[in-house]
Amino acid sequence: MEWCVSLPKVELHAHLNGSIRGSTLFELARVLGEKGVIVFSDVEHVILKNDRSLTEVFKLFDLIHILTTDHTTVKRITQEVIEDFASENVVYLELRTTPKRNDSIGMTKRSYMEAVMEGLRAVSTVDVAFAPHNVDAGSLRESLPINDACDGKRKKIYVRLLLSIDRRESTAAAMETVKLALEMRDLGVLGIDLSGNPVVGEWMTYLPALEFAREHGLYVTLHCGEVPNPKEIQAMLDFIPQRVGHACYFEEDDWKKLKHYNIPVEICLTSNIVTASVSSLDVHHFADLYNAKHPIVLCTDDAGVFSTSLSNEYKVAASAFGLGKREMFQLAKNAIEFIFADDGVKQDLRKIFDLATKKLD
Ligand code: 6MZ
Repeated sequence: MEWCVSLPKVELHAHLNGSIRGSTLFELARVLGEKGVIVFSDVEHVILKNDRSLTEVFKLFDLIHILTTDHTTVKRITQEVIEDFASENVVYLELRTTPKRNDSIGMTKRSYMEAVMEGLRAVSTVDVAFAPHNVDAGSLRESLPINDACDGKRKKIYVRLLLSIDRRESTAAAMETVKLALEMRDLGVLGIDLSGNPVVGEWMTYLPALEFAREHGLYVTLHCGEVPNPKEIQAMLDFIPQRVGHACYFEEDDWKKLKHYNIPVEICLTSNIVTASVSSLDVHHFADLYNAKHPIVLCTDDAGVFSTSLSNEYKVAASAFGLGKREMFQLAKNAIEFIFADDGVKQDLRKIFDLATKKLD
């Protein structure tokens, strides 16, 4: 595990609220319990539970959102989540979150995102490179130390943001999120994710907003095939998104199409097993895709909810699929090619991995 922690890693599928620290979630629940907003004893076991079906996961998200959807908490969890990823040598993080309205406290989707940005700026344990138009300028890039735990320099993490459309949202709400993403491009927002309870909603509801996003140069990644829904899977693949997440319930035609378009897959092993989207690692599609050299990237999905970390996902993959250190290193490095940030960032990341090669042998 220590080796997996030292390995530089790229995280491309992490939901902000799902990555919340267990201790923070517990503390927030206790405080709201004391204030009488919730009944702590009712939610305690929900938070502590280890195995959760997909349905239970979405019930837990409803609870998490009650606890976290205010500006101060959104800022706090953003800061903590980035610090946690950086502490396990994640060198590039594409963090996704669903901009939320909460009229009772004057929260708009924009002010929610401003709180996220504040959280980014509040990170103190590591240098955060997040705004493409100022931080990626050559001079500043040179001046920021390269992530290197071994020789005592400060760590650096690149953070980029994806705004999620929740499948419960209307076309108009989805469009509002896309427009917000476009307005926030200078602050490191690169694209749009479609997520939320996969048994809710219809593809055609989000399609106009996703097309609008693409027309305006935003990248798109879709949660695809988390439940059996052959028509939707085909429609999503025909959209040719830049990446898909999960791909658990794909049939032969879906694999063909995915491979034909060479769409990278964000693989979340622990999440898939805990939610029983895949019955066991023995039959997980990681193995086929890996052997076919199809583009894949290991990700956490919801590190807090599933009590995992990206280092742990590498460890799980190594033991389930017999990967050695060399293979794990290459798998982690390959992920650079599927990030949504520009070539300058990709070059920097390649350098980080090249420097790490010698030390990790
Ligand atoms: C689909 C998921 C998810 O956006 O509030 N989310 N959507 N499948 C999953 N697999 C388990 N895990 C998380 O983070 C939490 C939200 O991300 C989506 C859900 O919409 C969830 O409410 P944010 O930061």
